[in-house]
Amino acid sequence: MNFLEWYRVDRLPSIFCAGCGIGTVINCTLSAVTSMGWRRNDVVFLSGIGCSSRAPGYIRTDSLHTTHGRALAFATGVKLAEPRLNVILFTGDGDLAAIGGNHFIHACRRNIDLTVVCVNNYIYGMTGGQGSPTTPVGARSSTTPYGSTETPFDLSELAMAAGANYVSRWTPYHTKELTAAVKAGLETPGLSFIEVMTQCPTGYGRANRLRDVKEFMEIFRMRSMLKQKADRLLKEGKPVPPDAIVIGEFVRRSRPVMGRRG
Ligand SMILES: Cc1ncc(C[n+]2csc(CCOP(=O)(O)OP(=O)(O)O)c2C)c(N)n1
Ligand code: SF4
Repeated sequence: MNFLEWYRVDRLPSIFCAGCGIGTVINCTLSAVTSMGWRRNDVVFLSGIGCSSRAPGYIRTDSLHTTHGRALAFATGVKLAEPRLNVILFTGDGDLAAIGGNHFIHACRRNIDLTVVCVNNYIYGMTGGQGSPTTPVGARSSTTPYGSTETPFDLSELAMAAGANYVSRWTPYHTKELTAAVKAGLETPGLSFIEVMTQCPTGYGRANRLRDVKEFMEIFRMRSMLKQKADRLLKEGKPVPPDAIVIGEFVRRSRPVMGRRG
């Protein structure tokens, strides 16, 4: 199947705001799926609720748009019932790490054979830009109008610590690397977690004077730092800038897997 055949073009235009990064994440994911040579019947997409969780609705395969935070529970059922399927989830930072936080750590601990693509846009986009578990300290949102004071989760570190076999983080600026990362995740048995730090010009941008997508892209370009460089700095006793976005492949390993592909 070619790339365009994966799209439900009849569903376009999408619900996404102009300049939203979710479209880029879908494109990169579908490019990776296309390069795997799979057919429609080989793949199931799942999601919870949120802007990012609308993604499977634009993809022409069987898919489940489930309840907020619970996509991993549904995905576990799909995978255990039909292990030959390649199961891919789209999720947001709120869906995955707030209401769905418990499912996330236990799916990583079990190392279930799923690929999770997380659109981390630092807020709840769909419901009006509320703060999420990844809102940076000092960032404004509709529930943190004077700046967040809470320490955010590092979702990739969390996935690694909980046991996922493959973890990497990129941004919509890094389309080639993101596509390669999703492909690597699809190829790696066990739980693969791909985190994409993504622009939400509406929910996050409006509250933080970042309405201009070009500016967002410039931030992704300028502040991204490869993990190898961040590790080198730490080894030399030098600080990693607090606003750095550490990107790259964080882990690829072979812990025992639940729900191996048949
Ligand atoms: C049980 C339940 N609680 C709350 C909601 C309301 N709700 C819908 S989407 C959402 C947050 C979405 O944020 P995120 O997962 O980060 O996705 P985004 O919209 O930013 O892509 C919330 C709280 C809901 N639909 N169901
Ligand atoms: S609110 Fe944000 S995440 Fe949702 S579609 Fe608009 S830009 Fe994208």
